[in-house]
Amino acid sequence: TIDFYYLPGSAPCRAVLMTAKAVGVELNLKLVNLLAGDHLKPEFVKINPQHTIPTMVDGDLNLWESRAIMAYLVEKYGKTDSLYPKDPTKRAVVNQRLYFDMGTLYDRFGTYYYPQIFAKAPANPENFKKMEEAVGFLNTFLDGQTYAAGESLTLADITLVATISSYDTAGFDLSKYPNVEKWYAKCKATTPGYDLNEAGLAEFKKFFS
Ligand code: GSH
Repeated sequence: TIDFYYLPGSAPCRAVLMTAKAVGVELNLKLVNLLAGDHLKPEFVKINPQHTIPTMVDGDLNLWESRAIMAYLVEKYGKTDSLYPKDPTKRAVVNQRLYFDMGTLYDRFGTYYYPQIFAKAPANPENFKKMEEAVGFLNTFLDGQTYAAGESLTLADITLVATISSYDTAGFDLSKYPNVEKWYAKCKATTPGYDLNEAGLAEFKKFFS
């Protein structure tokens, strides 16, 4: 069994849940309540000294960082490589999107919203502009494409849709980004386990009301 430490509302956890569905692998779900400080308990820090979720334990392997977990699940359990192509050129584009999601798109989302939610800080308009710029970059990447890294669904789409649906849930207006809106609708309709993302978003939304 693969133990999966998570919280349904967390964006990186939602991305892994969808990936597991897409790969067809079962996860043994273990809830980690961040608000109760479950992640700081010694038994969890022993598994992941960085105390972040998602965290996965598969045999001797303890793994965290959602995108690393996603890649592992496809490489270890995927029947095909379509979600994470072995071809170096194709994989390079998927990787670019994965890093863009972590370092830019999701990062800027957190930089703008999380101080407001968790520290009751005022909104910073500069950080809002940075978020708009990041969604604009995604809009450009998607020009003339069905999916984020080519013509079929990959891990790039799964991680990016976990992020974009978080923007959407936070009330960020996506209507100025037509390529993003079109791709988002496509992902909602075609990503395996998208219902799990929706269920998590319902939890996530509570922070924004
Ligand atoms: N880059 C990481 C990933 O994609 O897995 C981010 C993980 C992360 O920061 N998770 C948050 C967390 O565990 C919840 S969404 N926070 C608790 C902590 O850092 O102590």
